[in-house]
Amino acid sequence: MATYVTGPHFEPTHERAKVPAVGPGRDVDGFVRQFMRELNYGQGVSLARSTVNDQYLALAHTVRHYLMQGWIQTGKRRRDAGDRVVGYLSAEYLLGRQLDNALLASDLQEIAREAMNACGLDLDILRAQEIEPGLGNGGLGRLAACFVDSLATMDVSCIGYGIRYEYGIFKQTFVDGRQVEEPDSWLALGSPWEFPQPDRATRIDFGGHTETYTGEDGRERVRWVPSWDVQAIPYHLLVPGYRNGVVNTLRLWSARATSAFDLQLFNQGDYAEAVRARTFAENITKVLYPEDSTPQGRELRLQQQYFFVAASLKDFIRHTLPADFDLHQLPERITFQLNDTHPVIAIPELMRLLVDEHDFEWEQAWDVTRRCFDYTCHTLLPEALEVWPVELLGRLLPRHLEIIYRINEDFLAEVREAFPGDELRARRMSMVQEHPVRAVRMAYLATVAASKVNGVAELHSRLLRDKVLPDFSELWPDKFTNVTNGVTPRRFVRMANPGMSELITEAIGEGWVTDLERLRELEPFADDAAFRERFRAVKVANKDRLRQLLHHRDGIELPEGHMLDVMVKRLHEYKRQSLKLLHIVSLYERLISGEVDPATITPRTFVFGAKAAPGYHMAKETIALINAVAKTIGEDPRVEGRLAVAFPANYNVTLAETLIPAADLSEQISLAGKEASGTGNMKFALNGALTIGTDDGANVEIRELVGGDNFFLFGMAEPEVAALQAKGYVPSSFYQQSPQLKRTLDLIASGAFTGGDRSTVGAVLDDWLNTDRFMAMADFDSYLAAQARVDEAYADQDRWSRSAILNVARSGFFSSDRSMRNYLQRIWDLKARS
Ligand code: F58
Repeated sequence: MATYVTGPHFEPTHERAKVPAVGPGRDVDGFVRQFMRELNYGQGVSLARSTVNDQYLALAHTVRHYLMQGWIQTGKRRRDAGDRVVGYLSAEYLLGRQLDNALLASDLQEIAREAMNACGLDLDILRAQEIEPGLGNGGLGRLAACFVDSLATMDVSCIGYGIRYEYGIFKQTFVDGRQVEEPDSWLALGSPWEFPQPDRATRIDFGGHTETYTGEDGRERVRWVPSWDVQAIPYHLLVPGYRNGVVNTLRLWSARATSAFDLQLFNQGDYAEAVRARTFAENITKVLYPEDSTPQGRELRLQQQYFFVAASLKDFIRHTLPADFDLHQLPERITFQLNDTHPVIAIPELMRLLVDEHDFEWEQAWDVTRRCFDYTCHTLLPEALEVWPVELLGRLLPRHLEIIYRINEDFLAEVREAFPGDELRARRMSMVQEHPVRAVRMAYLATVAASKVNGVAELHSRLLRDKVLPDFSELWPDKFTNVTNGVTPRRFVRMANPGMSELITEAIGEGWVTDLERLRELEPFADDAAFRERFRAVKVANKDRLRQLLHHRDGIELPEGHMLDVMVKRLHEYKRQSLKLLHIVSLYERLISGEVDPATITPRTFVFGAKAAPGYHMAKETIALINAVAKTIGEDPRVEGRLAVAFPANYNVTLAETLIPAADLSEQISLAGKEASGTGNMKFALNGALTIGTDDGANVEIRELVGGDNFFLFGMAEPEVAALQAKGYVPSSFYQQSPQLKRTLDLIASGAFTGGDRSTVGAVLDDWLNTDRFMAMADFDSYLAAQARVDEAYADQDRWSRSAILNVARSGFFSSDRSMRNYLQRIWDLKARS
């Protein structure tokens, strides 16, 4: 058997080198042999008869082989050491394609390329065959994927727990410019990256009622008598660290019907009903909910949440801890990070396990539970704070509702003691809201139980403390902290932007990939004309790459030589894609009205990428309007070569990886105080785009770091937003005051983009003029002025490149490695000491 030889960048840590070699040889011959074995014996085809999908699957399995040794050894080492584990509980992981990342992490890119060549195959074609696992909606899910990447790269023991949705985020297409959703069958052609473990299945209960009884020790006890259950089957995914031999685990749960579900029905001969029952159970992990900030109290969603956290807790206690483990010591072995409120039902679940199943006294159980959880909040929109109706909780999880009531009772007693006579405060802080329906406020439950509560950028954490949870921060000031988000430099710089990465490595060495602050060493190169020239050449090459991709993927022809102005993120009113659209229309209006000579403007291509939640009407109307404007502009010879708008459908991680490195300008234009952090903003800055943005989320920190001269700030700051709100916001007054805004809206209202039809734009215009909840009208003039500054800066290409290089050099802070170090110090370590 071939020996396991480490590559030039492969620095074994710990005891790995002593372990007997397994796995295929790390050379082209060894790789080819393994690949052919996989193709012939795994896929069961000869090379000559194989399809691209066969080849991709064989390649993925081959690469997986190279990771196995690291995975087995990492697991063993962690178990032997009794490491304290980070249990990252997240309903979403927006992973992106696995093959490229695995090749990069294991330093096999070149070997794989040569090996495929030797087989007469093209690695790029095989890579393109992978359907990314889209198990998340947007930033929150992508953040979880970045965090687990960083923890593996930093060799921190982490299990990422989540849901193996059969259908991830829907596939977006446009029909007549309107969004149409199609199911994302990411598993249809095989899923080579996962390991099912059906023998580790565990039963999850639902429904029924509770009973009290007297235990053998004479104590009054409660027992949950559930009415139905499902099986949770774990699937492992590998999370390789960057060239350190570490491979951590994602453990995603899939629902299967238990036999109890249908046995009786089968026996009665009711086959159809038996199958229906089975489908009902398996529906739990069927689909990722593409809901936005308006959770509709979906029963299935609560089932999903309980399903995956109950399975994870049980699995950790049963299978990861030693059999004789004393659960009083649980906080020494695990720290659960709650990624938003979606997994918060884990808190009463742990209480239930300890009190009902492990005979803990309530106070003891509460003490252990409090030391096991921390909570990250990702929003500021009040409607995005999850509440679950008491009626639903009581029906689905009756014991948990009782436990929540008891936690709340004890907590309110604490509040009354701290603030005697302040009954209003106690009401405000109650975990149970009374109106409009009786419901449990999951963020309050999380805040009470967690050791630490954090926001995701400085501004967000401050607003969370002072505006969303002020009573709680007054009671427990030390509980609140900030960890500014970050992104993994492996996927979003090293992998996505090989040209720039090479340039950087040539200049400062390759240490930046795992120590991103070292990008600072690039600063002097901003003043080096030859370096700037090469930096620009990389951008041009990246734009070419994007042009080719959009040509093949979408049939979109991007013009050459334009400034590329990009806005990619979920479609939401608070993010203000509409403001971007108004800017485009105003530019167009000035050109066709003759106010501005098209020959004098900076040629620009605007690129949008965004999915709207299927039930979010305004968001879908905005998409339709963007597409209508794109079409009109694209067909108008008067602006040809000066202005273009592209909206490729189905924006996802894979598209982001080609789009972001090509961008000149990054649009981060949410209403101040609404975007918790943003992480796209970081990816753009790290890839040498300049930001036009409001004083919101992590934009604030980006601007501080890159410098005001290298960032285009506009719009109201959060206190001004609050003041305008308090005064009473009248959007139509801005229409009256701003001639440019008036001309822009009038052009849309005239039906210029809707084939003369005025009615289709009516709803959007009505909203802008009468409601405009996120104040796009108020920031319009300021936005246009900032865009004029962008044009001016771009006209001086040397100045622009200098700023772009400084953006890269000064954005090292936004590595998710730094975020993870902050969590280790400010959140997880603290608990170890307590
Ligand atoms: C995002 N939240 C924030 N939610 O909006 C963004 O500012 C932040 O950078 C990011 O989290 C990471 O902290 C977010 O992506 C969702 O996707 C919801 C998930 C549940 C369904 C509704 C959307």
